[in-house]
Amino acid sequence: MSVITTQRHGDVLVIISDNPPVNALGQAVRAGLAAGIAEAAGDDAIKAVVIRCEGRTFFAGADITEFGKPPVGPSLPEVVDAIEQCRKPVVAAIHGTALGGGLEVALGCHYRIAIGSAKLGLPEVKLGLLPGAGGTQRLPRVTGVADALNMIVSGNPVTASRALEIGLVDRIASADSLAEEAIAFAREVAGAAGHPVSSLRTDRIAEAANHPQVFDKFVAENSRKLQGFDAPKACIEAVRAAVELPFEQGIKLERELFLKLVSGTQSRAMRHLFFAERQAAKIDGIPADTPLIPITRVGILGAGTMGGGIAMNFLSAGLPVTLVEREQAALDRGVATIRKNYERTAARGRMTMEQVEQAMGLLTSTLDYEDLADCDLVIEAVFELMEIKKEVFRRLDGLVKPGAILASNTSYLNIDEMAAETTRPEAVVGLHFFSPANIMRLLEVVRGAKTSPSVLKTVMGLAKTIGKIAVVSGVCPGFIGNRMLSPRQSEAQKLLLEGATPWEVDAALTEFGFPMGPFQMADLAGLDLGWTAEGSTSSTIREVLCERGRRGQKTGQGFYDYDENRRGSPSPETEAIIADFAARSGRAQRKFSGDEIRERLLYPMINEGAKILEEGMAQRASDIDIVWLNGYGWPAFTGGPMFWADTIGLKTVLDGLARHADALGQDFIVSSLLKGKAEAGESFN
Ligand code: 3H9
Repeated sequence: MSVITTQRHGDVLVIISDNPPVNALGQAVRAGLAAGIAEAAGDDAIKAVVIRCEGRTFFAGADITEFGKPPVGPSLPEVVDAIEQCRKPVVAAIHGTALGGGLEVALGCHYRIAIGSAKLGLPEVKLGLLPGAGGTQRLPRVTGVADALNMIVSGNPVTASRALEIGLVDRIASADSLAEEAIAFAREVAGAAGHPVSSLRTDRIAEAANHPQVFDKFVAENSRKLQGFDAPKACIEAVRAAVELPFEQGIKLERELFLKLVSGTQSRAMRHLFFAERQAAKIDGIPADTPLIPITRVGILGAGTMGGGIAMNFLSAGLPVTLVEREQAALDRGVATIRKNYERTAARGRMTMEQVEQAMGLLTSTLDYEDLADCDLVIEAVFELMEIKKEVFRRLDGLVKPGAILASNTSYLNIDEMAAETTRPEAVVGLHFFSPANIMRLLEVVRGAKTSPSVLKTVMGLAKTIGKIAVVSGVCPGFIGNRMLSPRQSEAQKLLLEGATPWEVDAALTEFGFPMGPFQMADLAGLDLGWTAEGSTSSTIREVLCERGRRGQKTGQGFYDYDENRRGSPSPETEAIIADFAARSGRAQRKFSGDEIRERLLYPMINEGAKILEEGMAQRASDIDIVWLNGYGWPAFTGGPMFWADTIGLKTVLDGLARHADALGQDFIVSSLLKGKAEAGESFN
C-alpha cells in the first residue's frame, strides 16, 4: 500500500501519511504529498485540504537515512512550497511530534491544529544542521524572532499550549477527534477571502528588523553553550536573514548553509550519534520474546550522594523506593538531601511542589534490611570495596524475594565475584550510574557471565523509563568508561613530569571541546577522594597537594587557585610542587604543543577502546561513543572517540602511538584490532 493516501470528506480532501515508525519524510512520502496537493488543486469540488498522519506521530522530520545519498525529487522545500502555494486552504492536523521537516510542512500549511499532547520543534541543530525546508525563514515570520531563535538554536520543542500562545498553532483539538475537528476547521476557513501564507508575513518580524541587536544579545547570552558547534551559528545567521532579506534570498542562504552543514564532518558525527543512541538500547543475542520481570518497587542500599541520586530517578518516574542505611543520622541526611534537590528543582520552576510531595511520598526510608524483602530490584550503593560488596550480596540474597534482581552500582569492581556469593547469579547485574546520578543520563549496564536475558532486558527497559541512556558493558576493570579514562589519566600525570603544566593539559582538551580537562575535573571532584592524612606519604603530586590543604575547588585551592566565583587560575605553588617531582623523576623537561598533548591523551584512549571491542566488552564501537559523550563530556560534534578516530583515520592514530612509544612505556600494548584495521584502511564504525 502507498504511504500516502487521500480521502474525500465532501469538499475537503484529507491527505494521510502512514509511514511507520515516525512518518519520516522520505522520497515516497514527499512524492505522495505533492501528488495529494495536485489532486486537490485540480478538482473544483475540493475547497480545502487537511494533512494528517496515522500512527504515533505527525511527520517527525526528513528521513535522516537519506542524507549523504544522491537526492531523489521532489525535494522537501519543493513540497512545502507546493503546499503553501495551493490556492485552497491547507490545514495541518498535528499529533505526537511535528519535528524538523515535519514542522516545516506544517509551516507551509495555511493553518495548524494540534492536540494538547503534541510537541512542535525544529531539532535539526542537534544533528549538526539547520532547518533546510524553509523553517528558518517561515518560523520567525509566524512566531516572531525571539521564540524562533530559541526553538531553532536550542532544537528543543514547544508544547501545543505554548505553540498556541506564540501563534504557531491556531487551535487545540481534543485528542480523540483531531481528524474530525481538522476537517471542520478546513471547511470553516474554506470560504474566507484569503489565507495566511507564512512566507508572505512580515507582521511578526517587523520588530526585530528595527532592533537588530536582538541577535547580538542572543549570541552573547549563549556563546558558551554554542562553542565549537558550527550549526547554531548557521541557524542564527539564517534567522537574521529572515529579518534582513526578502524571503527568496533568505531561503537561498538557508539552502547554502544546509548543504554545507549536511556534507560536513560535524553533522555526520551528530547523525552517527543519533543512530548510535538508539542502537545502544539493542542487546545482541537476546530473543525478542524474552519475558520482562515486573518492577513495582526498587530497594536502594546506601543513602549517600550516589544512593540518594539513584533513588531520585525512580521516585521521579513514579516508582516506589525503599532506601536503607545503617545509621539514622546518615539516613536522615540522605532523605533531606533528596528533598532539598527536589525543592531546588521546584524553585527553578521545573517541578511543582505537588510533584515534589508526590515523589517524596513514594519514598520509604528505613534502617531495617528486612524491609528490602519485597523489592523487585535492589541496587547497592555502599562503599567501593570487594569484601563489603560480597557481604552485602550474601545478605541480600538471603532476604530479598526469589526472582528479584540484585544490582551493584560499582564503577570498576567485578560483578561476577559478587554474583558468585549468591544463589541467583543469573539475577545479578551491574548498574553503574554516573554522579550526580539524578542528572547524568548515562547508565552502564554490566552484563555478568551469568546474567539472564530477562534481567538484562528488564533493566534496559527500566533505564528508558527513568530517562537514562543505557549501554551494555562486559565485566572488566572500569567497564567501558572508566577503563578508557585510566590511560588518559596516567598520560596526563606523566606529562606533568615531562614539563607540561596542568593548565596546558586542560587547555588542550577544552580546545578540543571537552567542558574541562583532567586537572579541572580532579579539582571539581575533590583531590582528597580516598585520601587520608594518616595514610599520606607525600609520594604523589596529589598527596602533596592534599597535605598542603589544596583539596580542590571546595577548599579554594587544588591544582588551581580559585576565586570566590570558583574561577580557577594557575597556581605557582602547584607549579613548584610539580617541578620538585619532575626534578626527582629525572625526566627531561620540555615544552608541549596542544596537538602533542591531545595525541598523548586521546590516542591511548582509542587504543583502549579498541581493546574493549576486541575483547567483546562493548557490543559495538558506537556504544563506546555513547558512553563517552554522555558520561564524560566528549564533544558531540566529533561523534565520540571511536567515530573521531575514524574521521582522522586509524592509521593516524596508530602512527601517533608509534611516535610516542617511548613516552607511553614498555607496558603499553597496541591493540591488534586497531593495528589490523589501520593497516587494512578500515574504520571502527
Ligand atoms: C530534517 O528534518 C531536515 C529538514 O529540516 C530539511 C530537509 C531538507 N529519519 O527515536 P525512536 C527512527 S532533519 C529516519 O526510538 P521515540 C529511529 O532511528 C530531522 N529515521 O522513537 C528508530 O529506528 P529503529 C529532524 C528516524 O518514540 C525509530 O525511528 N527530525 C527518524 O523514542 C524510532 O525512533 C528529528 O531530528 C528520522 N527523522 O521518539 C527528529 N526519526 O527503531 C528525530 C526516528 O530502527 N526523531 N527514526 O532504531 C526523534 O527525535 C524521535 O525519533 C521521536 C520519536 C521523538 C520522533
